[in-house]
Parts: sequence; C-alpha cells; structure tokens
Amino acid sequence: MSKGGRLTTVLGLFLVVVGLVVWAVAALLTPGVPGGVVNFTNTQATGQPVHLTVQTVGSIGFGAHPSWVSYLVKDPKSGKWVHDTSWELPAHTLIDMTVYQYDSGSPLRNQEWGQVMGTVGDSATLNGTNFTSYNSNTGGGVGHTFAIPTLNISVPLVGVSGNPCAVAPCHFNSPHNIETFSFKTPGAGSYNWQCFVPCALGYLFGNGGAMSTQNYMGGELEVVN
Ligand SMILES: [Cu+2]
Repeated sequence: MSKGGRLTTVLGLFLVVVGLVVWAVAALLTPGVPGGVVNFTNTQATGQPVHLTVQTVGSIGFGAHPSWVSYLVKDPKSGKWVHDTSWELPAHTLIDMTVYQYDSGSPLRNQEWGQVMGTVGDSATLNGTNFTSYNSNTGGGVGHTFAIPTLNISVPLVGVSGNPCAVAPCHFNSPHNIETFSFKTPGAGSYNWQCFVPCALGYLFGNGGAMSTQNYMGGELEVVN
C-alpha cells in the first residue's frame, strides 16, 4: 500500500473510532426509549382529584436492568403496578399522590432536597404525620425525591431500614414508608419529573444508569385539556 493509501486507512479508522466514542457517549446521556403512557384522564369525574399511586424500589428485580432503582406506577384501570413513568393527567386538576417508598436512604448531598416544595401547603405526610422538611441526617435518610423542576415541586422520599424488598412490585410485608401530597397540574404541556438524589449505584457520581433512563428515576407528565 502506498504511503497516501496507508494514511487514508489510518485516518479512516481514526474517524470510525471517534464516531463510535461520540455515539457511545450520546447513548449514555440520552434517556432510553419511553415506554407506554399511563392514562389518568378518565379515571374520575371532571374536576375531581386524580389519585396517582407510585412506589419506589431499591432494585426493580426484572427487565433489562434488574439491579436498578426505579419508580413504578399503579395503573388506575387494572390496579396493577406497571413500569411506566409517563403519565397522562388532566390540566388544572388536583393530583392526590401516594408514594410507597421501599428503598433505603442516606444523608443528602444537598440539604435543600429535604424540603417539601410546591405541593399544596408546601407539605406532605410521612406515615400519616404532616411534614415540611426532612433532616436526612436522621432516621433512614432520604432515598429519592419526586421533583417536577418546571413546577418547582420537590418532595423528599424518606428511606427505610431493615431488609429491603428486592423484586418489584413490593408489598407491605417489606419495610416501607408511605408519603402523600397533592399538587395542581398546570395547563396542557409536557413536564419532566425526576429524582434528584444521585441514587444510581455504580454509575458516575450516581447520576448515570437509572438516573438518566426513562422509566426508572424520571419520566413525563403529559398534561392535556
Ligand atoms: Cu432516585
């Protein structure tokens, strides 16, 4: 092969490698393909509050990433737990949310995430007791947050101690905390929600994997009129 030919081959291979690296980084940073959208728009009479029930688990125990932390949602029609974090909700409607928290927690890196913000009364309940902020240096710490940044909503999800549930959906015989809070949906649009606790063990700064993949630690509120 001529010198020019060899140079072209080396340059070509180099470009292929660069391309692969760019592709791999983009694939790591891009959320996975969204799954289904769970519809909450016709589960109640117009104007009545929507009941939205989720659970957070330390390891989902099935699917492509059984060891990943995840949210699951209770399908309002079938009553079954499903692994979808995109929810269609009616606009300008009160959402009564219940979170069954089955994961352990730890002290927060940013104490701000211990505040309850943007919910009705800027408060939530933890096992029946009202609270407005949680000191993550006490008790079970905080495992996750449920946050909708564009609506300034954030709720700390208090961690449990003891033998955690390993396969979702988890049931009441595993240690859990129950939190409730309400918020009002805005006008129609798409609103991201996500957890802000770097809870993806084994990933860079805890923010890869489940933290950056749809249907695990984040999703969408599809608000419709
Ligand atoms: Cu999380």
